[in-house]
Amino acid sequence: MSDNNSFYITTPIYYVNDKPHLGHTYTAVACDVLARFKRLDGVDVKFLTGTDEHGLKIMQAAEKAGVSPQELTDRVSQNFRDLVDVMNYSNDDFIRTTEERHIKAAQALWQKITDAGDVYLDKYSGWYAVRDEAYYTESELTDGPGGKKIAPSGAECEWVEEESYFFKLSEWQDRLLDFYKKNPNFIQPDSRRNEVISFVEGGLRDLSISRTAFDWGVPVPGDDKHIMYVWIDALTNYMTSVGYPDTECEEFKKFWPADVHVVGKDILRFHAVYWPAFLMSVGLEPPKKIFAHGWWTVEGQKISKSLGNAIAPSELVERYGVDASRYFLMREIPFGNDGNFSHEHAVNRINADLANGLGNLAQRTLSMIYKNCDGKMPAPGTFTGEDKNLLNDAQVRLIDAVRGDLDKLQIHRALEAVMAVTSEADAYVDTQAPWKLKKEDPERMGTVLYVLAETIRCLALIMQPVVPASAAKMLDQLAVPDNERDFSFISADHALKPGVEIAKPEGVFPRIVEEEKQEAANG
Ligand code: ME8
Repeated sequence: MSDNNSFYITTPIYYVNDKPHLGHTYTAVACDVLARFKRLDGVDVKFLTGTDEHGLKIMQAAEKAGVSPQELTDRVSQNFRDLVDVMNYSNDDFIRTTEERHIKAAQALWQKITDAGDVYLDKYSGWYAVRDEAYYTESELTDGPGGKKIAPSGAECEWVEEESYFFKLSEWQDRLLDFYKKNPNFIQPDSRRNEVISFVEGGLRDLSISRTAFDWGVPVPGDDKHIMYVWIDALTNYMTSVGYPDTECEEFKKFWPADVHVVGKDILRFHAVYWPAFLMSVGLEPPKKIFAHGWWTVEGQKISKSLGNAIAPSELVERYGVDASRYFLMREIPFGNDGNFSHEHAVNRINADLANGLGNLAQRTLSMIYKNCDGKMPAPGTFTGEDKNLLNDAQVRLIDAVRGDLDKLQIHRALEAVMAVTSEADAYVDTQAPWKLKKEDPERMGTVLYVLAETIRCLALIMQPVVPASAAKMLDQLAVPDNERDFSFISADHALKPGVEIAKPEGVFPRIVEEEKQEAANG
């Protein structure tokens, strides 16, 4: 049983049939933000991401590319691994399902499920969508052009008839429903939970869990004519990384069950139905939570290969920088909802919140301190009600609100709260008008600038998980020591020390100039 001071968070492992795009990095950035936040809050965190490398879809992609599946997976997996630097993920492990440690884990889990009496050999005949690597019943399909059968996801299905091992999923219906009832937060958001419950209430059919028609997969123990269905292989990755099948090792005891598997809504059923059933079958605890986020479209359209509209994470970074890209992805749409990406929205959001908001607040305040206080943190006098109110919001209320939001994975709300305090500080600058106080009342000017700088310290500390490099720059400028940057330092007891020299202020969040405007400006 994982302990209370540990936190294990995972992304889906990505198929290596194609290059990573905005949607893939979205899930990973969200997990990264949550992982960094918990670490700064003193929790022992494990954050896992990786690639899903077996199955027919990968085999067909390799054939198309004219390379072996192993060559394809080595190459494409590296593209996903490169994102660790491109998008600045702080993952503790990167798993590939073709690794030996994983094959051993997947086979061990298979063996245990078989030993539990939940597997039998039969023949599968039915519909299969390679794109989704999923089986569908006739009633779920619609007719497409040329008599093709189309899955609800839009994927084309093919008729499959082969010998297959089956998992007795039909016997898990009541136990799953009971589990959802006892663990009301297992599936989040709530709307998604209701969707899964109706699906399970509709009745479960046994699940085909092996294939014989191709061989790019983990061999079934004791019958290597069969390879495992890619989903039973893939889901096991979450346990491989913590040492499975050794359930007595430190890692496993510390981190299993996982605190949250963050997934896109497309793969909720696999995580919320099949995965807990497999785990319960072998007497292991299911993860504590499955959070299904929504789906990004790009400029109003579904991200698709044929439309060629997939935005590479590196393209975002070239245009906006790593931190601003991360911020935009996390702030733009409520985590859980669908949303649309457009460059116009990205520019507006980044400029409003980061360049004109937090960045400008810091630049103005630090420049005034640099110029008017000999580059040293001024000593505050007596605090007024307004000073105390802003300080209390920054030092106490904000972190409490952000903790509450992030416990519910409401990342956008946490950022809204940060921006609300930024606006409050902006309004405070306007009403206090420190530039006017320079001659009239220099001591009061010092107090006002101190209150602002302390507010910025707290905002920068809280923003570290989302904009790590920029927040570090802000903290450097305020001369906050490296070992005073975790969340235990967000309090009045650790407020900025008067007299400390600050660095010459430099803008942290550049304003994004839209291409047309840029061209016009360049003449
Ligand atoms: O499904 N909007 O891998 P996958 C938001 N290998 N998120 C998106 C997205 C979009 N338009 N497109 C992709 C698989 N994603 C399996 C998972 S896990 C044991 C195995 C994200 O490469 C989202 O998180 O198709 C989605 O669930 C995931 O990428 C699917 O990645």
